[in-house]
Amino acid sequence: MATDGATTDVIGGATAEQTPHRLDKKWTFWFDNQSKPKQGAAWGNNLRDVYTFDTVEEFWCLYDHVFKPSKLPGNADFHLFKAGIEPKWEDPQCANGGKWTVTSSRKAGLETMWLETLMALIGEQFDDADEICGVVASVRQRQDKLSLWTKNAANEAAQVLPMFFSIKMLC
Ligand code: MGP
Repeated sequence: MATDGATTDVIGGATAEQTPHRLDKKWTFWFDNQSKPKQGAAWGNNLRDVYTFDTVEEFWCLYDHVFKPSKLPGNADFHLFKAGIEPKWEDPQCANGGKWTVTSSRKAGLETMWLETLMALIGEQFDDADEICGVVASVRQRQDKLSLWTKNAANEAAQVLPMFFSIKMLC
């Protein structure tokens, strides 16, 4: 263990610096619980930004302890959006966008699609990453679903990759 504030661990004889692994950008996890809607309440009344992070370590901590679809009640959503973009049509970056939705009748299906999409997003695996606003995992009575929100519905070329990504996850 170093004494100057930076911690080091000896793993199998090697020394590893314990500096957090920074992501390319900041991301925000959101939660929307529509399971007990108040009569007359506007859409988004229960939408909350929960935590903004920019390291791999924070991501895994948040994912492991909170943001697993299996922890969601029925009729609730988790969102992961780029920091600064609200998961609403009203947000200027989403206003002209579209969304790709994949449905799953198996609980495990949503769990897998959600984790793989989160890792692809924070790991900057999409060629047209700038075109993506974020992703939403929705638990519904009939069918769970995962939706990828894009910025520009008119940019057809950039819309194709997320679609192939979604199809690949289903196969
Ligand atoms: P939806 O996007 O069709 O799917 O929204 P959802 O929420 O998954 O639907 P569900 O039936 O599976 O629960 C359904 C309705 O919610 C819309 O018709 C709107 O009335 C409202 N709504 C959804 N979104 C994402 C927004 C939004 O961003 N802004 C506003 N004002 N209303 C929204």
